[in-house]
Amino acid sequence: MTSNKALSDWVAQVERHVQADHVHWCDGTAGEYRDLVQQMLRSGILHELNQITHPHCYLHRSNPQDVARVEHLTFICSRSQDDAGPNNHWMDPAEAHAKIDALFAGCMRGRTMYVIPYCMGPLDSPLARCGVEITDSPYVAINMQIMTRIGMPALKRIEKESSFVKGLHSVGDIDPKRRFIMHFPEELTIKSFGSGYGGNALLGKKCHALRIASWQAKREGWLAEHMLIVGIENPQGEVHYVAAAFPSACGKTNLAMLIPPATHKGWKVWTIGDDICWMHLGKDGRLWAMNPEAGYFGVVPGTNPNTNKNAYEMITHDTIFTNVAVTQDNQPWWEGLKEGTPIADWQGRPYDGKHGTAAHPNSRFTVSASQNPSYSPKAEDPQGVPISAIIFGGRRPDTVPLVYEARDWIHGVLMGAGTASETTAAATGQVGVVRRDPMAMKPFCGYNFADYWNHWLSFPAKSTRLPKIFHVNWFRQDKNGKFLWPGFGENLRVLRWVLDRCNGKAEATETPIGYLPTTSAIDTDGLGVSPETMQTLLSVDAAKWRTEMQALEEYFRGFGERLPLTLRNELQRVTAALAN
Ligand code: OXD
Ligand code: MN
Repeated sequence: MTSNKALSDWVAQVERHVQADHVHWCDGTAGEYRDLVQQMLRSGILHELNQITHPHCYLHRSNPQDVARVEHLTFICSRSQDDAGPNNHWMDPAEAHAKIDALFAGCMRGRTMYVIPYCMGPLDSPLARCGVEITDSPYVAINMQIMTRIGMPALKRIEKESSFVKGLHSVGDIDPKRRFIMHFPEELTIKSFGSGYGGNALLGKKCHALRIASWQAKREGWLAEHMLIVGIENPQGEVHYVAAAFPSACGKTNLAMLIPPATHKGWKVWTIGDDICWMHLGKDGRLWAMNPEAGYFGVVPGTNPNTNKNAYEMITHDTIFTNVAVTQDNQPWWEGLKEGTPIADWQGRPYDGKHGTAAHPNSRFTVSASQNPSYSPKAEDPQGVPISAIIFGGRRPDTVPLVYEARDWIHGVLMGAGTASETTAAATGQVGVVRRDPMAMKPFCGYNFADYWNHWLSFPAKSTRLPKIFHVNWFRQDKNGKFLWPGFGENLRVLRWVLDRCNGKAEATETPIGYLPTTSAIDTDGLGVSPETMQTLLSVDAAKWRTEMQALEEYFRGFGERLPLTLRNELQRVTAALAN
């Protein structure tokens, strides 16, 4: 099937080990997609949804024990434990291979083994990287077809370049006790067993494009980040690009597809990507960003015409839904849809409204980016787009202002490293506790955070044209738990201030934590947010911030001597400023 010996040898060796009944090389054609869907409809892996209201939409109900990423079972298996760092679970590579290879032995007996050559990024982009995923899940195969560029063109590129990331996946028996997601960065290898959930099983996404790629990026001088990328067009027709990192399920997909409010005639937001961003320094010294993915694996609950009209429309056809509920006439349903009534929950049980949610809180849609009405033609540009601003954000009910700007890049790295957020349903574990999530990369950085921050800190020596860095918090609440900022489309008002700062136009006040907008600098015309609320949103409580800095210092201590001195000094500088 391929002229690349390393690839054919690897596939043959895996085939012998897993003892698959058949081997199917995915060609990535529409016919192949249709055939796989038909086969899964017959076997019950997929269920047809209402084909009149939702043409070519299907529902997958996953095993109830397999609905999210499993961070406690995700390992970075670098040769040295210190290279993985305290931010990762580590296992010795030899031990890890032995453990997981034992699970793979004979695991595909009676099954088909799909070989999926894929490319992360536009096929003609020098910044794109290829991989091959072997899986026994046809659900994974069709999701990979939507999320990446699979098939013959990717295979041709692999044959030309002779370099690719190896990903081996089996759903096994979906037993959480026999589940591991293992990464071997030095071997450019991923092995994932026992889960069919997107983040654990679509190996091009979190495993390759973040964990393995972040490791490669460090070695090669670029950045692989958990960021959305958007282009913001002003009424003069100028487009500026922003990359923004938020922890899982903090509204990245909504922000990436933002529709300007009615008050903002002539503004337009273009989506480049909603989850992952690869950035390279251009010859001009600017950071150029590319989205390695070709589709969206988005959180469904909350999607409606007010929160995300683009997503709402794009998932009315040619979409795979995972773990949503259904209505009497077999339409997909989820909390926050604001229409229809569910009669069966995400597990297919009759729904009476009394026992939990109808859709799983982490139910997902998989859809091609080409269906997004705001998809930017620049998303296919092989060179990517130049980034004006980098934004970090988290879900913080208090302390953290709506928006503030770093003094310089080094301060920005501290700001990113200090990002924390309330946990959500995208990963298993307790929901709603604040945890440190530096650069929103806690679950995704494939190496020691101390080295990662060092890598970030290396950029000012290489360029004087780096983007400005900001931090936002859309989730500030009042005493009664009510959100103070309306969010969604209105976030454009904050992005406008960000871009005006980049263009030297907007007003700001210097504070110990960075530059904050003056109370009138953010346009609140027609918004209905009072000046007092704006003041709360834009205030810095020094006592709370001292506690915040202490918590960060404590967190940093976990990285010992490896923590960059520059970062330690920067933290001390901010702490000292807060003491005055
Ligand atoms: C995702 C996540 O699915 O971050 O994008 O969990
Ligand atoms: Mn994500």
